[in-house]
Amino acid sequence: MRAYYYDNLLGDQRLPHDYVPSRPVSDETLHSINVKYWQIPVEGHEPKINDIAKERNYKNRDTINVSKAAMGEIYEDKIKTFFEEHMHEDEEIRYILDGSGFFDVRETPTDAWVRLAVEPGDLLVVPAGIYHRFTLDQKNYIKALRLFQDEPKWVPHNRGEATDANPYRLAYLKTIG
Ligand code: KMT
Ligand code: NI
Repeated sequence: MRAYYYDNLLGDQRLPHDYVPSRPVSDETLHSINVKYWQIPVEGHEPKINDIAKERNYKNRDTINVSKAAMGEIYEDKIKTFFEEHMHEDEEIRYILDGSGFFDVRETPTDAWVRLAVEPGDLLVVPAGIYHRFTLDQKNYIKALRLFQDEPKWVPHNRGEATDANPYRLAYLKTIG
């Protein structure tokens, strides 16, 4: 997984949006916003994912295939929703099985977008309360395992006054000091 600052230029969200030259984001920075990631080879990943799920108390999961072919009519809508800045009230894991895409997470306190270019084998822990969004890249396809600690809380909470005061958001800000 490559992590770099988003260039904020208008244009297709599926483009890399990497500054020239690129402005890489360090592991320390990711650590400071409580974004964790590691790599688990896709081949033979099942027992390892199961161990992580058990260890971190994850009880639910699903597999999501984001592509026009798999989603049909709801595809365009989903693409839009995923790219709206939002937070979740639970910690969620994304494990990339196939394809690729970009998770953008907000750095605190700068509010800069950090782009995480994910590929098969990348496992990303998205903390509860962090503002983020997702887009496919120009390959237009990703297949990912999503793990949830409890019942999946599908509802993305779009950023606004309500989310700025959301208890999970405030708890997140506390954890990152
Ligand atoms: C999210 O949290 O925005 C998503 O789950 C996006 C789709 S996962 C490839
Ligand atoms: Ni989300």
